[in-house]
Amino acid sequence: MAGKPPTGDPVQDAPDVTAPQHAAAGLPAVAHSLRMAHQQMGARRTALTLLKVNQKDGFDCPGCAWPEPDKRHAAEFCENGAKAVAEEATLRRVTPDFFARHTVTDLAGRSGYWLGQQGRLTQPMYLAEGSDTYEPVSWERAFGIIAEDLAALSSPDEAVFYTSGRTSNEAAFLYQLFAREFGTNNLPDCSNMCHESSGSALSETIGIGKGSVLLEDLYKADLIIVAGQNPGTNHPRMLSALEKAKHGGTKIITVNPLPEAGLERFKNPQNARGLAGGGTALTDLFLQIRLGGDQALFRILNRLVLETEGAVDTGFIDEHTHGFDDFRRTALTADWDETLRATGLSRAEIEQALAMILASKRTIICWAMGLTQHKHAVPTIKEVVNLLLLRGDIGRPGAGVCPVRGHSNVQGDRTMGIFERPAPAFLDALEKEFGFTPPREHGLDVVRAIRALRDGHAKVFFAMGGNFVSATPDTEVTEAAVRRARLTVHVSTKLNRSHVVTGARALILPTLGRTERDRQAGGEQFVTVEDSMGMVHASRGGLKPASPHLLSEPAIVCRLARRVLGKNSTTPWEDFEQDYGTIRDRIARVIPGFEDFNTRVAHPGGFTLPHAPRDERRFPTTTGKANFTASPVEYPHAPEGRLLLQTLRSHDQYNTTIYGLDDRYRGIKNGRRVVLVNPDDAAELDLADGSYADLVSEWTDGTERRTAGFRVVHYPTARGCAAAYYPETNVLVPLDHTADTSNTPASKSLVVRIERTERTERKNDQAG
Ligand SMILES: Nc1nc2c(c(=O)[nH]1)N[C@H]1C(S)=C(S)[C@@H](COP(=O)(O)OP(=O)(O)OC[C@H]3O[C@@H](n4cnc5c(=O)[nH]c(N)nc54)[C@H](O)[C@@H]3O)O[C@H]1N2
Ligand SMILES: Nc1nc2c(c(=O)[nH]1)N[C@H]1C(S)=C(S)[C@@H](COP(=O)(O)OP(=O)(O)OC[C@H]3O[C@@H](n4cnc5c(=O)[nH]c(N)nc54)[C@H](O)[C@@H]3O)O[C@H]1N2
Ligand SMILES: [Mo]
Repeated sequence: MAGKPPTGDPVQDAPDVTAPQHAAAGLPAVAHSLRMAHQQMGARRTALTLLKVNQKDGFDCPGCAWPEPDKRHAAEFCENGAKAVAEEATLRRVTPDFFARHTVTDLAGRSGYWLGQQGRLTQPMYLAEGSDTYEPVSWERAFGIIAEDLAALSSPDEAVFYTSGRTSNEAAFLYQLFAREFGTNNLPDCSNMCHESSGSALSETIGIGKGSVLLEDLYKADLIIVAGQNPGTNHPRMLSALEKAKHGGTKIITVNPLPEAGLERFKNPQNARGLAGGGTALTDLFLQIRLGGDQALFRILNRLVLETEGAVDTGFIDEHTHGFDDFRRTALTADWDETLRATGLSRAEIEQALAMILASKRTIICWAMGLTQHKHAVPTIKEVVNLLLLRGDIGRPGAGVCPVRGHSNVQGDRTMGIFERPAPAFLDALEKEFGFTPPREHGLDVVRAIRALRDGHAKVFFAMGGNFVSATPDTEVTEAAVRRARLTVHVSTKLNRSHVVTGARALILPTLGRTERDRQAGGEQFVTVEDSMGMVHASRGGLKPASPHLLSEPAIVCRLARRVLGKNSTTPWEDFEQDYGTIRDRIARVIPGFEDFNTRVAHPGGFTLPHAPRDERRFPTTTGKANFTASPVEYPHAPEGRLLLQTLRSHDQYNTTIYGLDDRYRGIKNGRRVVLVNPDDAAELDLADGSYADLVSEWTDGTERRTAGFRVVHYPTARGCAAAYYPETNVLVPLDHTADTSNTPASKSLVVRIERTERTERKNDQAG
């Protein structure tokens, strides 16, 4: 039987620390995932559910966006996918009775971990103005409340419609259509905090904000560079792909301030050698870079390539690129001293990387949040693109850009039009298909939405999934901003902090998850998703819904739209709700690449969306060519006595969803308030291992932000750098500290002072 949720809030700040590990997965991973799954689901449901993950007739794993291979294992999931499934398919329930027992004030004092562990939401709940207790409400009344507050706005732009990245293509398409018929482009999403920098850099340089490689390309590459990514925890199935590539002779360079276990060695739980044997060593060259040093690294590599006789692909450059001369002039000025300062690497290490790049005829560069969440993230990624362009490594097999996306359908949501700055052609197509005039003015992204709430310019906040107040930066500022709203609404599967930091009125609308059967008037429905490599396929849940009161996300949008838009809309919302095939027919007519959507998605495994640079070496940029760029080199500086702090994920969390209190590969157990510091820095700063400290971030305007009670852990991170978990440390990230151009919060480079304190044992941390 499944276990009960914890009753008290566990102490989170007395972690046990052992040495970090040097290999990922293997038997402990299997055992760990099954234990967590059993606790949440019991034995029978565990077996039934996990066998359907990522199968052609099953549901898409709600974990990450890594693609599935065409030939699948019976168990095509990973330890962390199993945790994501267990978290959703749990047998624990949050009922109206639970809300009667726990006031909002009480819940606001619990940790995020505790809230999530209570189980699935089962009924729509309403928090009336001035009340401290959520009460059950009918769906009809809930939609009525939203309609009232939307009608009272002086402009549609006073409403904000946020999306997290689990929402299906069908729900996302309807949601943006509803927001635009209502009259606003205020469609911020989690991408604004995630791969927005990749989108900005890639759109400008290659003309499309998506990666240019397919899974097979990884197996054909001579060299894969993995920069700023921890796949052992966040994309574990990527390790199987890297392992397969290695067995075919591919070399791997890892660029990271932390030696991440998963990239050192992988023990594949799908084969005997991985289960019992030593596994496969993955990384050939580890570049332990300083936080934010990547642009300088790629810049000097580009200079060195330019200076090597015969190393650049002149044919490709002449035919397909623009801006080479400018770029060349700038890159040749790259300076060794500055490079070594910015990267913390040695000249020998960089020359070794160069030799591997020159020896490779086909190179792929993969990256994630380690590159995207810096002030200079966009020029950093553009420098990565410069290297690939120099070598002609875009648009041929085994080579290309590979931004590894986070949420399982974050890429699909963007394709469906969830974007605050939609392309005019997309709006034209909507206008033609649905016969209304979409707003043309750009809407608010995440950071701007927080400012608008703070300044009273936005009054209704609606979230399709996610956990806005915990995921966003500057927790105190953001919470105060959200509290100023007239109404906050969350379509959610699980309880989280955003339900208890609310506007004057609040609604929780419980919805179906990926694992559940979705039955509508037109029969059983499936939805579709797009993975990190542009593959679109069906996802069909098989479990009985967590409660008979749940509505699917498409149904919620359809009913809301009918209620809010009424006769002003000629869109067939009722048909859409009954039969999702009718939504796909419209998507097929509006979005290029989805022609014959219903027919093609019926094919097991789905289909691949077109990608002009990958498929035809055609670059739909403003110049019509792939653009070399020449940006000044930047890197973060920490003054004397300060360190650069990155905020990252532990092994037992999915963003703000905390599965458990361990970070197994990093040797942290039973706690999350830790700060990882290089022992040499710790010696200079008098921070003994096991001592306790406050983290204080210092911002350029002179303001400081503080969070208390972190255990110092001596850890082999790069010199001058520290690391601590998100979302506990979001309180330290200034709202204005964002990436240029993409406006992504720069959560990977905070200047911090670590102030040693007498041991302070903090219980029941709220932000965690
Ligand atoms: N189990 C699990 N899976 C997940 C998630 C999860 O929370 N849990 N989250 C999902 C989401 S939404 C996303 S976006 C992805 C996130 O996937 P990742 O980007 O892998 O996640 P982070 O933990 O933020 O790790 C950032 C990595 O970059 C390194 N890094 C930090 N700064 C720098 C830098 O300046 N330079 C370089 N070269 N490296 C740097 C860090 O040391 C760390 O290894 O994972 C997705 N999958
Ligand atoms: N400091 C710092 N901050 C960061 C980051 C960082 O590295 N450092 N990473 C950023 C990144 S990359 C991202 S993507 C964001 C994540 O930001 P979000 O996407 O907003 O956050 P999540 O924690 O993924 O959202 C979890 C909630 O989603 C709901 N949910 C889960 N499944 C479903 C579903 O199927 N439907 C619906 N409607 N709801 C569902 C559950 O109620 C759950 O509580 O955080 C960002 N914030
Ligand atoms: Mo993300």
